[in-house]
Amino acid sequence: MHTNIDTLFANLWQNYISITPSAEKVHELLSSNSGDEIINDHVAFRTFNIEKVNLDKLAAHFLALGYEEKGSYNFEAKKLAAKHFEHADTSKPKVFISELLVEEFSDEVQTIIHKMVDSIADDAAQHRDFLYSGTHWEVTSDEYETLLAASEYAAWMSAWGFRANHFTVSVNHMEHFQVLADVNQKLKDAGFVLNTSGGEIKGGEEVHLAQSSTMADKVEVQFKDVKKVIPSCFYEFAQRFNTPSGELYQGFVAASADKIFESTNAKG
Ligand code: OOG
Ligand code: NI
Repeated sequence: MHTNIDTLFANLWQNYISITPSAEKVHELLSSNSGDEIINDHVAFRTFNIEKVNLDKLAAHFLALGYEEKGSYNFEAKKLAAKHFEHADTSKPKVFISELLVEEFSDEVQTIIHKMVDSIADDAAQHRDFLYSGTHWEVTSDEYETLLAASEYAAWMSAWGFRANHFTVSVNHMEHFQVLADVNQKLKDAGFVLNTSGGEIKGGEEVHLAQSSTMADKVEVQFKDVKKVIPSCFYEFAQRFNTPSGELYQGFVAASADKIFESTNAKG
């Protein structure tokens, strides 16, 4: 376990930009404009609901750092469950962790996933660097394609393993930009490609959270047999609004999250 929140996120960021060069470029573009440090709204993680590495195992790293569980979410069609965590120090990023409901897939898919998880050391999830430890297995390009046909999320996990899936810029903390639409325009003018599934902006003031994201970078990955160019990670942008009680909304919105997941889609 890490003993320092800022060191953990710094390590996660380095690991994330190592496979997401566009995120570093976007970070530069936006910080050169605001003249300010970029504040993260949240960081997201993915895993399988298999005991050895399930959502709770990832969450334990954040609970140990003082985070608390706040909300839970279900994604029936994608066969996913998720929870979000907040720290009492609101300058720390929120954490969104999802897990794939493995038992809901075909035997063929389950076999590939269990083979991957079986090759992870029993105590790996407790290791200090687990949250950015990547893959602990090798999959063939055929196995990747089998997973991809059943679940974009499963295929992404097989290629990338444990790491930050995305960081999220807090638009509320930006000096230069007032609204998410202006951030989006700036990104598009600079040639970055946004996720348009469910519209460029998911949610809005009516659900107290507006979100957008880039489409994941495409990078070369060495599978057991061949190399393939596949989606890595993306960058997200979030603007939060007050609830009727006058407090800034801190939760997530399942209908919007459902579309954000698609930022790593490999299929058209
Ligand atoms: C998580 C997608 C959901 C959000 O902010 O709603 C999400 C993922 O793609 O792993 O990040
Ligand atoms: Ni997110």
